[in-house]
Amino acid sequence: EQQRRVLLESASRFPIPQGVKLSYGTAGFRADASILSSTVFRVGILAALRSLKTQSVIGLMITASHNQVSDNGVKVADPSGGMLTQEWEPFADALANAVDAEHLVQMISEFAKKENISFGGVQSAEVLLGRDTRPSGESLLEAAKQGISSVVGAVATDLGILTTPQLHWIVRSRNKSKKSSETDYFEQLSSSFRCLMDLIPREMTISETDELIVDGANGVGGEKLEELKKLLNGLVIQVRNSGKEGEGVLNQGVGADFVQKEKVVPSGFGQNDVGMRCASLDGDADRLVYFHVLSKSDNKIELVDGDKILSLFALFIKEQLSILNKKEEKEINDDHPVSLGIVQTAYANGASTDYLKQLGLEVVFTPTGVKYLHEKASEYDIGIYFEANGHGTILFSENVLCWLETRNKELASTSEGSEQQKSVKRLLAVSELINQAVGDALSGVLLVETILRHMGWSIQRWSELYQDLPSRQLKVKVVDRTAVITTNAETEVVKPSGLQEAINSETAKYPKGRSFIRPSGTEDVIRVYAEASTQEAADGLAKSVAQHVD
Ligand code: 16G
Ligand code: ZN
Repeated sequence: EQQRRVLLESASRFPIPQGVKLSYGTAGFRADASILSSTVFRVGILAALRSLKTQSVIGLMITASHNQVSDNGVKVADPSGGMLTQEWEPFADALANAVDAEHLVQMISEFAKKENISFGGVQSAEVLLGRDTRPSGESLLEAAKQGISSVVGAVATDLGILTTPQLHWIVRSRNKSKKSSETDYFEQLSSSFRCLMDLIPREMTISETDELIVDGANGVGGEKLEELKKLLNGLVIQVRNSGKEGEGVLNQGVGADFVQKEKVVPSGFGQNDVGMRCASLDGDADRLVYFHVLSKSDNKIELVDGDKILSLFALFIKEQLSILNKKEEKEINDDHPVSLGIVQTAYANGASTDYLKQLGLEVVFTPTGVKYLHEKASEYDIGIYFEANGHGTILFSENVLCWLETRNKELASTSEGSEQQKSVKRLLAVSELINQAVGDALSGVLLVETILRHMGWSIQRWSELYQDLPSRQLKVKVVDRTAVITTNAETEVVKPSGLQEAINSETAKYPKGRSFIRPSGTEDVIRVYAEASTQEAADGLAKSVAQHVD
């Protein structure tokens, strides 16, 4: 029929590259931009099918995050604004690798039958498109559009250049029939920020040195932060590496991934910034780390990573909940116990986990990858998740939001201006500020800034919450990374047999030693992580574990 003809005709314009096998990993498809047209075209089809299936708006983002500028990638946002359901990942792989148009069309029709998706009926589909600032984005966007429009009844809406979290936020808002434009996004962030600032307990004097300096990775985040900051009062932000002409190359010596891995100043920062509060975004602004420059003599920084952002958030949320608990003890303990859960991965510095547990918090672990952390965090009334690399957010359940709204109304009539009421308002504002779809560096920056003011803390004070254990990461190139199978949130090797025993006996040699290995989800390598009481020990442990992998 017509659908088949349209698909065949358009698919034949996008032949797949020879000799590459792509897989929809933790971050969608990613590769050198020059080989991605057919992949993006096919993901366009997939997104349209997903929209038909769910009868909701779907997002398609073209980005390769922190990768070099010549790479690009594509990923799909589900109706909730979260990652594409894992159930469809095998279909994504199959589509991307279908050898020719005939096979592709065959595959699509079989899948559509299995999923009960019908074409050309009254159903319609809409896919929202976003891309980062990569030059290759424009032509890949065109490929996505063609993929989408080759599904009868599907329309593509191009939203232009966006951060990844903006697109996820827009998809989520659209499907909840809420205000969902980019302007609405900025509006919601700045008004909830204002609300939190107004609730800061004491007068905090904002001195000259209180300026925040942000490294925008020469990507979309810097550009968007410039827009957002126009709407903010009481916070001075200086954006560097904003991607303007002459400022440098995307992700080259800049950005959250660089700063977190290398632990040195990003380019554009230096001796004049010693002691200043600095932050780094990644190339699509879904990761955030803070740092301050240590000494005038070299490029060393003190890194304040995702684990410490998590700790700051956890401390603040816990404080608000305990203020609520105080007066309402009976009510909360009997009827409304608010469960607060912290979700980390094995990469979380051991010192952060100890710190969080010592606060009395429930800490759980999942494998690496946002989809796992997000899912786990959503099981709590309030779930906070972060990867050490700076990706994370705070999720509020519908139940807890509803309860907070009710409390807010009650308190407005019984105890206006009380501490309890302020805490309720703060929690509600946090739920508006922090992106509920996915980790978002822009909303993260605003929340960190308000909490630091709330506490009256400098970045140095924040950084001293606990001291990171020295750690080392290595990667080992292997022929087949799938030969390594892990369990227990990637902390234990199941296969090859004997390897875990070897890791255990190496680890036992070091005080405070901890080490694990896992196959990367984005590269053909096995990653090795080690921490111990000194840097030399961590280096030594990582090295000896790596030798067992080889
Ligand atoms: C992807 C993941 C990130 C994870 C990283 C690990 C998403 C959106 N991103 O960037 O969460 O930390 O992969 O990479 O899930 P690796 O598997 O190569 O170590
Ligand atoms: Zn990213």
